[in-house]
Amino acid sequence: MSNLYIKGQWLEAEAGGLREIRCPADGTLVATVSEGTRPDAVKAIRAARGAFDQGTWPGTSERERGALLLRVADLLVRDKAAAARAESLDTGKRLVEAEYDIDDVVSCFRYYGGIAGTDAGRVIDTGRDDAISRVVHEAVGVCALITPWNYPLMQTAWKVAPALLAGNTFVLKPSELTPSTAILLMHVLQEVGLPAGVANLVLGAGAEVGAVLAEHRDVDMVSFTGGLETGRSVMSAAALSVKNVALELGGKNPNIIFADADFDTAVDFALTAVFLHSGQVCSAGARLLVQDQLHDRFVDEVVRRAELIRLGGPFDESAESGTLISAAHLEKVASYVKEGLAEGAVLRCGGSRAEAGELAKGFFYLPTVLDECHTGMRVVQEESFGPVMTVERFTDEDDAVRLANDTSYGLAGAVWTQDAGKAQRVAGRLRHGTIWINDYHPYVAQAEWGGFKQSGVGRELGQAGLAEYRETKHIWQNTRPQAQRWFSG
Ligand code: TXE
Repeated sequence: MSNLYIKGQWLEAEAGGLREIRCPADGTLVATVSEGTRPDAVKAIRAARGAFDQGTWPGTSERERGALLLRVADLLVRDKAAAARAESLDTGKRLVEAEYDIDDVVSCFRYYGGIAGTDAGRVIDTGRDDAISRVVHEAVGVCALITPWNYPLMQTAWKVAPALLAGNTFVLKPSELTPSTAILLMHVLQEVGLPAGVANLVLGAGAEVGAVLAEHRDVDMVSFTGGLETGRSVMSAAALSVKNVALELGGKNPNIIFADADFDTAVDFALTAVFLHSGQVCSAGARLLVQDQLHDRFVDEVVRRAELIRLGGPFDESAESGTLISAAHLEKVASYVKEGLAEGAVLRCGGSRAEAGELAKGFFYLPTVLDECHTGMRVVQEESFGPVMTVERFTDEDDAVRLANDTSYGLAGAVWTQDAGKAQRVAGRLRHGTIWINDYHPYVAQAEWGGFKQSGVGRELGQAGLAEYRETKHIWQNTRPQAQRWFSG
């Protein structure tokens, strides 16, 4: 197998390692891919460093780089069926969801391709006629892009598109569980004629390949999406050479339902908020906060509908949600539920593995609702990253805001009310990076995405998502230099 893409070549792993990729929905073998180790990572970093320092790519015009991104978008439209299928097989997600993901990937490349050349920096008014002062953007250099398994190509696109637009070179390390679409993307980048060494791909385990990328002194920036603990170790490894760091580390996101919310719509979205992709979404609305007087009726209806959710494999057209990514992850989700129950939560539905018929072959977990929860519970504070909704009650606006902010995360949240003033007040007080009002989950490539507090550092998407991949430089020119005689000698 030659799945490592380094300096424009498809290579085998130096140590000859291979990894089997199996669909988590039924265990079928999807692919056998190269498994890189430290020497492969170092080789890829050298290739990216060489391509950056040699200067051709960072020296192209931004418009040229933008045109290339638009071409990537076109080719991904052409390859959409193959990409969606690969994504579904690796992750076990429903094909239709993978198709939406590829559309979003295309939008991301189009957005960054489209803004190319629109921000050339600025000229400063110095108040002097003998000086020109300009502030310009430049590439950061060599970027390490480390991505997770829940939205493999999308999270890759959020990094690759702005990194390339800004003129960087990079080494991409996708999750070892879901490498297929990263391989596909590198083929596309090769096809559009990206110079050798600008884009490099190393597959392999996080502790082996990812750790090298995070610590290596020839890497100027690391952009990481994944779990909080891994994010901490990436940040501390990056500190050794004081790299630029961008982190997206998930969330524990409150979905706040006031008594005056449109009942049916709010119930419907409460389900999507947490059960979409079996809760394996960084912005999942896993914490349902319901106003006291609405609580019983609302939770009864959520439970009634949660019990009807049909689980199934990627190509089962009757399925509404899919599997968890791995046996280890299933174990983790189950242990959060168990602990929540031991701490006093009331199980309203789910609470166990789904094993009926074909589901027994995968890592399916039943949509689960835990009622009567409070912020002292681990299942409320930590990311289970599974189809687990915890329910808390609140009394009024202040109480809702207090509870919603009582988390060390701060990625996203939602507020449901028909009172526009209340919605805006609450949105303004929530310490989370994205707030939805009477909606849940939508995002657009033009708007920034990222977290307050321990949900991360920096932003993806939007203008700020590009700024992460740029250095800012001030260039001052004295057009009539004369000795100052500050010192008399
Ligand atoms: O992620 P990891 P895991 C959360 C979610 C999940 C938990 C753990 O709660 O249960 O994280 O998931 C690479 N140096 N999210 O263990 O380990 C790894 O190979 C450098 C939230 O699967 O964070 C992969 O490419 N890299 C999240 C990437 O890091 C390392 C999405 C993410 O893996 C490394 C996924 C190391 N020492 C999980 N160790 C979100 N924010 O959306 C691992 N990696």
